[in-house]
Amino acid sequence: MAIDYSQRIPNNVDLSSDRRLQRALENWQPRFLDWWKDMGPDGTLNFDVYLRTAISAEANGWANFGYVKMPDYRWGIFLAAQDANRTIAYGDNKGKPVWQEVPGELRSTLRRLIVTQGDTEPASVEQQRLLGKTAPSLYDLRNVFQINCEEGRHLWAMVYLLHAYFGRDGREEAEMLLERHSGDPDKPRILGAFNEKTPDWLSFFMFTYFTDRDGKYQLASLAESGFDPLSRSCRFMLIEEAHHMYVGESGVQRIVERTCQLMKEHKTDDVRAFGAIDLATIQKYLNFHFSVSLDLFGQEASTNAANYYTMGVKGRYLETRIDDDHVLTDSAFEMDAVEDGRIVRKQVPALAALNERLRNDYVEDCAKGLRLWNKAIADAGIAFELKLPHRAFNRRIGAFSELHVSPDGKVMSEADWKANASKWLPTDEDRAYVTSLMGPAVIEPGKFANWIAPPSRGINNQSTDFEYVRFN
Ligand code: BYC
Repeated sequence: MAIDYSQRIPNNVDLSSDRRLQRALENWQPRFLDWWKDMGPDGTLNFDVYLRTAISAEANGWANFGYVKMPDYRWGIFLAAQDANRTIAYGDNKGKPVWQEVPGELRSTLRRLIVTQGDTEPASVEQQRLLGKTAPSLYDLRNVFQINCEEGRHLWAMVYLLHAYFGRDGREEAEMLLERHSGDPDKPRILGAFNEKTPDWLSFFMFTYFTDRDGKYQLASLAESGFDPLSRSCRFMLIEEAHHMYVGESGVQRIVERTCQLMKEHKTDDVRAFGAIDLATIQKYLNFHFSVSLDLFGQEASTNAANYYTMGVKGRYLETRIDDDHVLTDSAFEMDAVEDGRIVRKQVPALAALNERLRNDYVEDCAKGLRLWNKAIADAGIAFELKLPHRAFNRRIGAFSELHVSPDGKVMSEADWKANASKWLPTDEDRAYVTSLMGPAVIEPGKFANWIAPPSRGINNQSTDFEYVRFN
């Protein structure tokens, strides 16, 4: 169904045919806008930003580019097209038609997953609230605003499901999504990584590379849901998500390129003297964001995950392309586990290991960006390799959280780990240095801060010196 932009809330779900739902969402809309004004990108209400807006929910031809003031962005409800023949692909309900309504016994489980997903979206906008003040270019400024607007829309996607399918509980949860705030000691966001700060652009690029990529894998698993409206919402969100990860991947790449250029030019590793970010510091930020994002996949052995799968609520990554029985009651899975304070390889029941399996898919995907970044380093003739730390490094969730493990996977005492932590994770001094590079936003078209290379191409075939943001 085409997106109807004539409505107060743009949508492709025929919202006007359900007056009650429409009114409830129209009541939520001003509260969302108040939240955006209070917690969204600071001091930007009047900027004209060259943004893409979805005009169709088809995979191709959905983006329309033009200048928009962010509070006027057409946040709405867009679901991917319905497949009338879709059946549940796994678990006890395998082969049955997908659900268009929430089965009573799955109500609290589904609500919980939708709330957890929905909570991350506004959280990331809150985390990125101040980045515009220090943007390294107009191009980058536009990108963070685009991401913020789309995360706002992803919140709309989950709020629609809560309002449309979960009655009063759903409406209350939708209110709470605007009341919890990232890092708020009294009402924090639900998942750990979304209470961390994103105070500088190196953190932002690492976040969009590593944490948005968790979003890709969680959304892909929820896109397999037997609850069809959730599946269709996530399928459309995934299309938007790709650009966010591209911003992260290319952002880190451009920082690495600039660093390497200065290393060669001045024949030194210590590019701090020349106002850039040394490779060792980049590695530390990478270690932090990767390990924090690994936690987002939950416990390695999870009965929650087994239940989601068995009930048909949350599948595996690309479930239908996997060649097995899609029930998994008799299958095993090999993974790292902790036994007597050591990391050992273990066979476990496949159903209990679904979080870890998804984490494996994620880790494999993360490695691809590192190959690109390392190629840039090698092309500059520099002997240095960025590495993903061991998955047991710096964990707060799951079995490894009880161990102290180095980035190369060595289990050590807490005292030894702490004595070395400053080599592995950003120190206060590293963070202060990176923050010190974040000068006032660079707002002259085509100009870039000293610590980052220009991108190889602009947005929507525009040049890199295009006026991506106009200040009023
Ligand atoms: N922090 O059995 P377990 C995105 C809790 S990112 C705090 O392993 P489960 C985005 C857990 O809730 C994608 N608590 O749980 C990216 C459970 O609590 P209870 C977000 C945690 O359910 C960038 C207990 O520990 N989407 O979209 O198998 C920008 C036992 O754990 C954490 C989703 O996450 C944590 N890290 O797995 C914008 C999808 N991890 O029951 C957006 C929806 C676990 O004991 N969520 N716990 O009270 C899920 O699928 C699952 O909730 C999780 C956890 C995978 C997160």
